Amino acid sequence: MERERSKKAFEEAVQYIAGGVNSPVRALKAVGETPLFIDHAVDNKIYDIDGNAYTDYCLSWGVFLLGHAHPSVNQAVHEAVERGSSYGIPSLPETELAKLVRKCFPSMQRMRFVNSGTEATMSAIRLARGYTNRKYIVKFEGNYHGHADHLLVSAGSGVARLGNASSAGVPREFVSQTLVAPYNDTEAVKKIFEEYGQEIAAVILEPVAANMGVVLPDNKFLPFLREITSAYQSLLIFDEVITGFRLSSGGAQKWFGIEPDLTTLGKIVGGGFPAAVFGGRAEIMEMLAPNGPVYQAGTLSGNPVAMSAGIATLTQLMREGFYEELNGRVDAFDKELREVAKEKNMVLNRVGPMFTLFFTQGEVRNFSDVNRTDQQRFAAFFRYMLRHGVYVSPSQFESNFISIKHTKEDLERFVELVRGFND
Ligand code: KE4
Repeated sequence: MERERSKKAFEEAVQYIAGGVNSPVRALKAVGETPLFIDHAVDNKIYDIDGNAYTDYCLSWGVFLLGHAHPSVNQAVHEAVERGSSYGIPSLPETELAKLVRKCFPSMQRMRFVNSGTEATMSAIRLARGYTNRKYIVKFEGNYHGHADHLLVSAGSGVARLGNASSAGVPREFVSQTLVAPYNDTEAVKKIFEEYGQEIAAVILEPVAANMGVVLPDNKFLPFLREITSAYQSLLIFDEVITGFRLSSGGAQKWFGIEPDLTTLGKIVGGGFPAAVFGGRAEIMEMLAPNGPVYQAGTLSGNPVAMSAGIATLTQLMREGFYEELNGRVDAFDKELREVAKEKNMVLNRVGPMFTLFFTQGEVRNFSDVNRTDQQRFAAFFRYMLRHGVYVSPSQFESNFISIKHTKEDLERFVELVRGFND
């Protein structure tokens, strides 16, 4: 597969855009490639400017559960944009999408739309601190909650590749109230609460980690966090920017039956347009301006175009049988992929339509396990799959995603390609 035009496009982009990309993980540095430049995408495929087609398992980092360019989303957006793209004044689509979100996430009694997952988690943390009048937050190694300063410590996703605890430019003081524990480590959390308990505003986590690759919570982990935060009157925040609408229409909180105090959603909720949302118990959300003293705002928050894309997306995924169809197809794939992964000294972590193949042996249940994986082998695997027209998420610290448009044949071919991989 020739990618000359992408290479030339990248040489030009780097003269204008930092690193040639508008988000680091796209640079493909981790896998020793230069980025693809995409011409268009539809359903389960992306097409680069050299005319190559790839089955896409990254789906813009988990956005396209319906597949790229879904007709009903496109139509909704075309109609919305004819009516003006933003008013900076309330519009009916905002309430309409909020109703659908609450139908899927009953714990979100009140909510507020923002433009990115980063804004959603940053706002949720500020709200938790304002509501509890406490300053400490607890996060977990390898969890990524966007790039707000106080959350860029021991973070996953692209930060995991920086090789240090957090990003340059974040003064130590900014993260001095961010306490970090290993994922799945109840003892470490217990110790933190014994020392700081009365001053902890919130615990925030990915209820299924996806930003260190997919790492599932141990059976007791989420119930334990629910119990200890309630005991200390700290808030439990589920960052469901990835798991929301992906594991089920009600995300991880429905899948595991644990109700957080606050939830953040992104990606799928905007249908591919800049929208995210945070929400939770009414008495907490009432602390937000204009009713309460916690300030949070955004020019394009709730804009009718993104709201219309979200409404069209949720309308599709809330259809009877959507998740049965999606998970039925994926479950069949799991058995075969698990077997071939074992033959190839890989570990498959999967839940619902999100999965990671780790280049290691034994269990992968936290960030240090992921840091022991063979990054060179992963990079070789990525390049091998790319040569065969499959775009997997370009980092061991990311999840792969399956959309409703991925066919049984796609999944069978994925398994055959893994079988044929000899690094
Ligand atoms: P955004 O600000 O990128 O919309 O969302 C931040 C965020 C928050 N919480 C979770 C659990 C997330 O996964 C993310 C963003 N995910 C990454 C990929 N793992 C976005 C891709 C990128 O950074 O380019």
